[in-house]
Amino acid sequence: MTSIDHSGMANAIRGLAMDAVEKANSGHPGLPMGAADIATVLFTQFLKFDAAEPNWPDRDRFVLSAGHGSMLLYAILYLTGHQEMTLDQIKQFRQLGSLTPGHPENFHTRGVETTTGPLGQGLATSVGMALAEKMLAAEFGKKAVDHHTYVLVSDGDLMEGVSQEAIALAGHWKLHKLIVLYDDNGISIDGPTALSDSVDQVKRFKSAGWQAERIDGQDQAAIAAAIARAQKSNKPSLIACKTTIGYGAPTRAGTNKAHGEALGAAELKGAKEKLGISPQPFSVPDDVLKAWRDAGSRGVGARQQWEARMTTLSNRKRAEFDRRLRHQRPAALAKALKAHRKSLLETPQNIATRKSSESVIDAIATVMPMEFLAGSADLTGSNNNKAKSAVNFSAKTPKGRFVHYGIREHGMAAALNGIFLHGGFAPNGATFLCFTDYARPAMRLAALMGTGVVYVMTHDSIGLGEDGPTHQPVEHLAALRAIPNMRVFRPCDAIEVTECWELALNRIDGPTVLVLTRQNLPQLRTSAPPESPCRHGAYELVAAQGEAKVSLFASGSEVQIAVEAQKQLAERGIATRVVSVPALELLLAQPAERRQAIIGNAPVKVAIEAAVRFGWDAVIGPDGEFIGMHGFGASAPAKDLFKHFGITAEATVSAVLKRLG
Ligand SMILES: Cc1ncc(C[n+]2csc(CCOP(=O)(O)OP(=O)(O)O)c2C)c(N)n1
Repeated sequence: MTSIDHSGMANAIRGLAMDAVEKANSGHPGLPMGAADIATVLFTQFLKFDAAEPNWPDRDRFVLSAGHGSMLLYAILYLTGHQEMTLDQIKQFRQLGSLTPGHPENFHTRGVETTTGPLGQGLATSVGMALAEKMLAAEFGKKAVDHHTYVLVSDGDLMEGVSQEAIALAGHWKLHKLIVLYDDNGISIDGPTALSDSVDQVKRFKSAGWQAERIDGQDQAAIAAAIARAQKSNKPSLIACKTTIGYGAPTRAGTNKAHGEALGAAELKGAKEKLGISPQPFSVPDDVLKAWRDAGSRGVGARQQWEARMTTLSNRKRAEFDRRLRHQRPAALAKALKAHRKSLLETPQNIATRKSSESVIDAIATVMPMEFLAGSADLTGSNNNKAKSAVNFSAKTPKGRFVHYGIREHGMAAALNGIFLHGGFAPNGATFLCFTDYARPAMRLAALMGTGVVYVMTHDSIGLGEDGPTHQPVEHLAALRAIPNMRVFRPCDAIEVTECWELALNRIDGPTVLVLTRQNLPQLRTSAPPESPCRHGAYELVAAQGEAKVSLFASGSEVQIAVEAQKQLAERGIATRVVSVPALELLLAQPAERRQAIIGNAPVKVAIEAAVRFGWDAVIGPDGEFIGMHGFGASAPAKDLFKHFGITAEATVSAVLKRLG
């Protein structure tokens, strides 16, 4: 292919991006225009993909981390011939229901690997993808898994803090099949990046264990040579491509005026003249379109070879590979957890839920040894999510299935998304509940994308004790429950922990937070029906004797307080029931009839949770009694804190008595 062909192909991206942004009168033309040469070289010469089979497991991944440049990706999907991405979709850029939303959404548009837009996330997610590739290749062999992860990042991606966590991890793990193309245009919204930045990115990446070099990002031969070098590296690679934002725009190129608005008729006309693009909107010359379509089917042979190779795997291995990629859990999981519940019923455990979670994890790891992929942000001994059988993952031990993420909660959470999106694993990551704040942007994207990841969040309340208010979550339960599609389980004992783990692992269309205690809790459950009552978010744990005058609702460590208060009230002849609420938002999402049956209509409703009240009014009403936190915690032993903040059975009983007059 000649360079003339190539510039015509790059100009097709530019033309479509300019026209789509112009028609929508919103969007970002600058990045697609500047990075069109990089994308053209990558997609026509290097990226292993088949536009007809965008989900082929051994395809190279391409992540547009700078999601605002979405028209770059949509133009490529159209040009390479992705079936659903028609020219009409390009014309509907940013319109309701189109496959071309403002920022790429993987759950909406086939061919988009991950949702991007919040800068930094795409890069950090791609580290998880490359990690999953390395792990899966080590397990199934290169015959089955042998692909690259390419990422296009912008200045903003590299300014965001999460990028540091991500590149440190990728460098440390020697993810040599991760290749980052940096659209180094020196411009962001406010103007030149020099306004706020003077980092030498090449030095920065090198110091994190990457191969890094600087090239002219408008020179297609230089781009191709650099990618070829990167493919040979035994380190992850950064290619800093010097580009001009809005390349071709007569007055706006190289300025922030090209970044994020329609060019306007005159500038657009001038750009097209300069680049030799037809003034006709959305037109791509036939020969250019053909060249792009050829690029879109370039990978057919590679895909067929892969399919042929897969037939040489043993039936067992092939079936395991397919099952894993589908995120289907093994049949042995349900059996193992049933046996675990049985043993708990026979030998009740008065232990912290983080400890009971650990024993559940041991049971899970026995039946999903290579699939269950745990990790912690440097709190392994406190989070208790490392199975006894687990081996550490490292660059040299890629079959290890426990990941030490270091103190990088955000990088960990983003990597979990990438691992899940790549496929092959049931990933979980752990830290203290309080530090979900540090992971939240990636957790939110998990909920939006519907990735089935699990967060093991221990030290869940003032119950953690002496570490004090900096470490004691009070608003975090409410904040996590507020994220649509986020499941938050706060189990009250070892049986609920087992049930919640099972629900979490079987949830493959959204993330789950398991909220666990540091302190010991009694085992309250005396039965474990095959269908877990936790699946409805709440259930009656203790029935009232006679018609209930009082309903006590509680989650996690406060369920024992409710049970004790119930006893004391019963002794006074006050019929009281206890409802365990492991997942408040799941209860509220139940059909009205079931929700009402669980909530009941006792005249006095009390919620007990060592956290802020936010959200509980939906159960107890605005005038319901709330026993919980009203501000930050304090540093003291846990027992003293529960007393100090009035979260006790005695306080519950006296609140009820006051209500009953
Ligand atoms: C986390 C986050 N903060 C802010 C934004 C809003 N935003 C979108 S693009 C952008 C700056 C882009 O500059 P750069 O990354 O250099 O992209 P380019 O100008 O080259 O298109 C900002 C601040 C965002 N998308 N994500």
